Amino acid sequence: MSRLVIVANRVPDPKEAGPTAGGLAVALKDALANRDSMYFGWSGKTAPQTGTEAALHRHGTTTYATIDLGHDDYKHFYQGFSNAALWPVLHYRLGIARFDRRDFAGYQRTNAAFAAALAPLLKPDDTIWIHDFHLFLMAAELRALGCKQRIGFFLHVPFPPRSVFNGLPHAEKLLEAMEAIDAIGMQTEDDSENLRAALIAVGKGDVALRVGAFAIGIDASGFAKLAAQRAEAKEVKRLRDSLAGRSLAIGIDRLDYTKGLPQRIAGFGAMLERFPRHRGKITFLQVAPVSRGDVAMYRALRRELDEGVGRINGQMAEPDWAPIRYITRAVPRPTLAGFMRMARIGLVTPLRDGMNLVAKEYVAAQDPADPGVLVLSRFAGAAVELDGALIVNPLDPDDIAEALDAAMDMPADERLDRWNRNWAKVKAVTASVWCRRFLSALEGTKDVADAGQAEAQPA
Ligand code: ADQ
Repeated sequence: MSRLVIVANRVPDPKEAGPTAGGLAVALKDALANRDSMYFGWSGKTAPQTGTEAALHRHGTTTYATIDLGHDDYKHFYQGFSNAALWPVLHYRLGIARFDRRDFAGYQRTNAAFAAALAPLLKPDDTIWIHDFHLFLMAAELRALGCKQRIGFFLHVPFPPRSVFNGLPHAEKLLEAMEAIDAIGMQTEDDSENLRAALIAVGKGDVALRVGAFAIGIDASGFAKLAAQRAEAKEVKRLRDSLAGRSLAIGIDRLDYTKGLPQRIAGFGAMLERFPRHRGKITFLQVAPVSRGDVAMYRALRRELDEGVGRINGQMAEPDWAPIRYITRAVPRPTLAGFMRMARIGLVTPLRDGMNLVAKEYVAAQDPADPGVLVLSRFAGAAVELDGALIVNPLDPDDIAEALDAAMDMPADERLDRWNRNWAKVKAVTASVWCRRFLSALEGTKDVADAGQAEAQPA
């Protein structure tokens, strides 16, 4: 089997890639472990200049190859074009995107630098799999350096309708650069349709045929086991004791404006207003560690949340009960798994999300004898599969309020029925299934669009 080369903006520390880690490293675990592989990308460190030669570390069957980012590239490529322009536009938020020509120049320069540092490490029959929006231009840069290997690309975030995407300066350049990619994976069929239409509009109908939907999943049984094991852990017991018999609703997100946190908090407040019989009967715990804290948008979000939580707690709390508990510190994953299992309600209400793995983790964490209810945004990719959830419009606090009310009163047989439907999906499309499906489309002879469509139907 040929070597697999994974390229991602951020390369995880191999020592942290165990069962307790999250993200891409976990999703790719099997693929990396079962064959000769390389994991290439940014080290997470900055330096005066972006590295030209990768530092190599071998760990199991995988070589980790990383370069540092220069201060300028960190500013323009990472904080600038990737986080302040692409991230909001891809999440349909054209109005808050910030554009600067220097940022795009930094984006081009860094994609080229990644390609130049990777090219000398490649073997002729490697399979290259590039991940996510930071690296739209990298495949084209590799081709310009003469690389003939198969190149795949997976977009973890949504792809908006063409009319939104075209608001991005240089949108056309990004689309044209996709010519260099052999197989393009998206989270959902909607995302695929949007990208295909955008490609066709710039005369890249041939590239549109290489786009398919490959929903990402989690290590379902591993997470279920972790949650069950942690159910009686010290921190989990502490939380249970502190609830004094009240129900728990839980939200777990990176602190990001795409996650719909102010709207979620308003929805919880609206529930307490409109259905006062739940007052004192439920506590909402939101865990949202600060990410990208250096960007102004994120500082503003933090203030908004501090105020929203404070207002509702101030209005509604009793001396022995506060409706909302809000933690911006990181909480270890195993503990979160135990919290999820205890929660009667999982609140996952992003305004847009490629997939949202927390929704799947919440399902996996449940006690099959007494499962909780997932309240899920219709704008999360996960909503395509998880039709056992109570599906809400995250922009409508009353819709969230009504779903919370329904979840609080839901009889055990309906909870079980809905959970069984969701669990069947979570188990059918795991992280390793996702990986295998994409790689067989990339390495196989199957037409990518057909492969993606066929695979979108869980077994
Ligand atoms: P993210 O936006 O990071 O990922 P998500 O899929 O929900 O969103 O989470 C990724 C992982 O981080 C999950 O395993 C989750 O448990 C963990 N996580 C989230 N909040 C946490 C917290 N407070 N503490 C500890 N761990 C936390 C991007 C896209 C998603 C897509 C994924 C994978 O934005 O739409 O599902 O990639 O493709």
